[in-house]
Amino acid sequence: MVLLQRGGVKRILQHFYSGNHGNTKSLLPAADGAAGRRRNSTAVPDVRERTLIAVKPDGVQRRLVGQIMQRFEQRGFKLVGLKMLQVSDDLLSQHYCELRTKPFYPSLLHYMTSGPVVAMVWEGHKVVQTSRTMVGHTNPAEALAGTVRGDFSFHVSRNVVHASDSPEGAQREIQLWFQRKELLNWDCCDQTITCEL
Ligand code: DAT
Ligand code: MG
Repeated sequence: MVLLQRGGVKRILQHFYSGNHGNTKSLLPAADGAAGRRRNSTAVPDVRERTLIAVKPDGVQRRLVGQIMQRFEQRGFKLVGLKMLQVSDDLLSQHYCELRTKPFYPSLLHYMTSGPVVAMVWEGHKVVQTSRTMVGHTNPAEALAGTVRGDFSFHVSRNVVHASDSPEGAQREIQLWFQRKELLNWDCCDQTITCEL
């Protein structure tokens, strides 16, 4: 009953925001056509920005994947790619190429290959910047409470999650971790509420 009521509310919202109240065939948002064009013209800029978020082996082992994903869903971002993988040395050396000369690099590789990683691509307005804020400082000892690292970790060598640090970096990392066909373009049923003003 509750589920039916929720579904009903969602359909009413979709119907209302589709801007075509007289036509019962338009209960789902139009992918194209007049209503679609009208929505696109007022869309939030850069709404299709994407970032790579990865739950590192310690986060997976500690069963934190669900809680971390929930934060991004709650914030309103859209999941467009998701997979669990055992990361190869080759992928990691490309991913962390800027850190190759750091003293902690060997232990970083060891840690990152110690178990499965859950890699995700999230999409939305300023998702790179916002997710860095949500993830928190690299060193959990300096991360604010309320951030992923501030809530779930205490040492830089086990900081639970990766987040791309710039739109250019995100693009590079997404291409490294995901094949094109693994990323889905899909419309959220609440697109008109979360993605457009
Ligand atoms: P971030 O993950 O916040 O983008 P980064 O790119 O500088 O930080 O470093 C990548 C990862 O390397 C980081 O998440 C954890 C590890 N790392 C960084 N500095 C470290 C240090 N001083 N000791 C051990 N590991 C470190
Ligand atoms: Mg980084």
